Amino acid sequence: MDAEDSGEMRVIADYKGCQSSPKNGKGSCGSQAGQGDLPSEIWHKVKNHPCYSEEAHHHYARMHVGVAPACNIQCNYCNRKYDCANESRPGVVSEKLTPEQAVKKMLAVATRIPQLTVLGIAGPGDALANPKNTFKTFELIARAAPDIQLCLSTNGLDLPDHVDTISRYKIDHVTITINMIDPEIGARIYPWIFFNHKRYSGIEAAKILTIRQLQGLEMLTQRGVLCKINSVMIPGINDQHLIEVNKAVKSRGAFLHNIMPLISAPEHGTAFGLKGQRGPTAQELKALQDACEGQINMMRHCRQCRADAVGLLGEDRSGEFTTEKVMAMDVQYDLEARKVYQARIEDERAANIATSEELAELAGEMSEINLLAAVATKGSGLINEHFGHAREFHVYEISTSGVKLVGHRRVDVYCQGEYGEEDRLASIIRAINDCHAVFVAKIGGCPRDILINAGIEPVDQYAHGSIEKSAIGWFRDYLHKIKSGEILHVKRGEAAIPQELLISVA
Ligand code: CLF
Ligand code: SF4
Repeated sequence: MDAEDSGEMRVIADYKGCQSSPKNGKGSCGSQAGQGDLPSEIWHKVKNHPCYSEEAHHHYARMHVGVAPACNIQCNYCNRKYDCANESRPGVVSEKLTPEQAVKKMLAVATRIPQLTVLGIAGPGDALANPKNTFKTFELIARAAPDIQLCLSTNGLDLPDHVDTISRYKIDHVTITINMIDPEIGARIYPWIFFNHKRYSGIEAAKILTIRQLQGLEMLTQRGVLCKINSVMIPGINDQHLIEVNKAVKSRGAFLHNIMPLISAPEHGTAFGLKGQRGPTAQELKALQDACEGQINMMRHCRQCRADAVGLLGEDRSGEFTTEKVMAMDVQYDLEARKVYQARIEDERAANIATSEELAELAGEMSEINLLAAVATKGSGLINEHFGHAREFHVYEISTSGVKLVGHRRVDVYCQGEYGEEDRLASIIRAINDCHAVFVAKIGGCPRDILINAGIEPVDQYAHGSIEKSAIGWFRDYLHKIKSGEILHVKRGEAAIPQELLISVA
């Protein structure tokens, strides 16, 4: 059957993943995917998955178990030998686990983190280059914890050989990393692949890889499996080409596209790191994601997790669950208690989402202004982090269409106990210099003044309030001040901060 003719595949492709809002009918990753948006079987798979629903990621956690050490290809951005506790990137893991250890760890995590909803296998090699361990782990998890959703991430080379097993094990979410559909570009990303007992290199290797990836994607979507495509944006190599990749995966039924920035530094020992290949800036990444928007839903909240990550996206609690600690833990998987806890989360979640009346009032403001705001948050959809404690800022685009998450910016923590680090403040300002405002639970006098001088309004009046509702309230005030002439709207861009200011705070 031609994949394009598959009704089921079209059903998945037609829906806009995490980005469709039931309230304003407009794609918005910052708003919540709603029951009214999606067929119930898809909604059920998406609603509590922190990667497939931006709104869910404020509330629900995932964990990875590192049961798949081997890989069947080499990417120029990967070096699995390197591990640093402070480093968070795919392919990295502190401990490799057996399937039995993985199950014990999952039960331990679910006991202590009841908002855990998803177990993923994302390496540290390739899940499907280690099929025995991967499927054994999924089998044991499904038996021990039937409410946990299973998620698998693969480079796709061996995918066509495993689609039936994936369906049989009810693995409802599969991520395929697709960085190219043009083998000439692929040859610059992949030095070799190992396929059918033989090593291939160059264009020949990339050709086999792209055929297998796209074939695997079609086969999965025909079977109703939700597929997310991860693509690594490598400036000068595949950045513009990813627009073609986006179209190709959309036409094959992918549900979500996640374009991630290349992480590259010489100390990682990767081929790209050693040759000085740079990653994209936050602005370049956003521009590419924006260019792809409309073709398919774009994931904007990925944190490029380690292969043993535990917790909410953006936090990593893997250190609390080392094999030694897990083996000593008293573990009780209480399905009923988990249901009760998650019902409370659902109440909290509903209370933090803007109502249709609030969105309608916002839409009635009739303004073309569209701006960015940074938010310090620890989760739950609230502005609940101090400026000085933030390790990252969520960046939201606000317009009369609503509030939409468009990315996050990692920063070094400003507050160092008794004092703030001035050079860190300068780098934070650089990281969010395209934002008009920064929403925080609290901020000290010194960073407040410097932010104001840099043209970024520190906003603490909504401390511990809902991000979405607060952003709407602030934006409406902002528009009223513009209309009354009290302030002037100034567009912000990369060059928004006066250079003298950066030098004076650095
Ligand atoms: Fe893990 Fe990936 Fe499943 Fe999520 S991560 S296997 S889909 S449960 Fe999520 Fe992490 Fe980004 Fe992956 S934030 S790197 S997209
Ligand atoms: Fe590394 Fe994953 Fe690429 Fe394998 S597929 S080389 S584990 S990034």
